[in-house]
Amino acid sequence: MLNRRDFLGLLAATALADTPAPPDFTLRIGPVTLEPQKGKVVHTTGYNGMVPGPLLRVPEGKTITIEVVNETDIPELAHWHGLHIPSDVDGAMEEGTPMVPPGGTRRYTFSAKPAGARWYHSHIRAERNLKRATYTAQFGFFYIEPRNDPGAFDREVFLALKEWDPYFGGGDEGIEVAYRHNSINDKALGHGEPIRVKQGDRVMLRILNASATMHRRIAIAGHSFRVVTMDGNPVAVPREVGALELGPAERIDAVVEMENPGVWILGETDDRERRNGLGIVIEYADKTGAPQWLPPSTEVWNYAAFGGPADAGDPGQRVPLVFKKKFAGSRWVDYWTINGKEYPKTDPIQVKQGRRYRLIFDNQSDEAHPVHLHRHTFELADIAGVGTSGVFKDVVVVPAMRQVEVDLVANNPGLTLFHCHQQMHMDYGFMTLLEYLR
Ligand SMILES: [Cu+2]
Repeated sequence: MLNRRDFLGLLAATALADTPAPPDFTLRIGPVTLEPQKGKVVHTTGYNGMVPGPLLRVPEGKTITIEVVNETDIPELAHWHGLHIPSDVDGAMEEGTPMVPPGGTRRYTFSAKPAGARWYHSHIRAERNLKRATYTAQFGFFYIEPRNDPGAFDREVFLALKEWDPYFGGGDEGIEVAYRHNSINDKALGHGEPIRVKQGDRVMLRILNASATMHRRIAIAGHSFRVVTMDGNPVAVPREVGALELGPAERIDAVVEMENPGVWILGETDDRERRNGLGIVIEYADKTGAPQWLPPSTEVWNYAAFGGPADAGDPGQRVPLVFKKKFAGSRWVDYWTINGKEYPKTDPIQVKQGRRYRLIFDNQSDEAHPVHLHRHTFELADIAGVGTSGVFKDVVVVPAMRQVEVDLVANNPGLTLFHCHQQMHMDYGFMTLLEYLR
């Protein structure tokens, strides 16, 4: 028979067994307020009351648990962008990840890989509601530390490009999303703390375009960028450039050698966008005065500049994917199609585990599309007729009326979402699934 002490001990042991280990990270989805410019207050939804959400920093290969608490009144979902993880924790309902119900909590346990600059964001539909999904502050950096960090920099700075208070504006081509304020992280140009540096510093900028819809071109007056990774993956040929371009969801890590003392602006090369807040001040020690901007570099951005020679090997089975706008007539917005069909009617891309495929993104529309494949990394093979290799990405911008070809090794079985990362495009048809055949 159990005495009282044994009984209490048993109770305690049982309670211990039933209580899951505390999560490594907790993200609470709820209201956030930010003030990108003095007196301009933005009310939106974010993580843990911060903009961006907390930096998730994890050694490569570590198994972690992230708890997501949904304190909003709609079903939500956080997607771990760029990670090679199972479909049921990836954070896409189309792949079968369960939604986090309003007031509910879900835990995601997975091994953090591959190393590099990843991120996380809401992965729900917004459609006409610009207070949802990637229009909000639901984004954060997810940095997976490589086992052998090259360490060739003195400090690192995480910079997210973002816009606030979206509204529907009418362009010549129809309804478009416009924004009242721009920022880097939570502050407009000149309204936050500058990046303080001293001469000789090598600063690693980890830049994320967290926009729902906007393509960005970024320069830094008086300096150039040495691009070392794209979408977190080391590029074949690190190269010095005067300007960076990032479509929605793209990341670039670039080292800047601080060898030109002064007070400078890092920002959008488009004057209107920069003056509306898309920038940040770089301030050398002991330098004061108004931040300087210089006319930007006019070089043409090209992914292939960071690649090696085209791979002459067998590219594997060719999979053509034609992107077109479908005129919606009297309907509110246009739809987007992949091979003539809009999601959920799109034909899935069928692959077999271990095989190699050449995906051909054939953009037959007059807009650039930042297309994203979940749970995998692809290698750029051909950019508008220029062959390349050694640039590994999970988002690639396919220019208007151009083709981009990428090589994919089907190495992570499970339903996999492929879509345009422009929120309006993904919400209105530009999506399909990649499925593994048995
Ligand atoms: Cu698109």
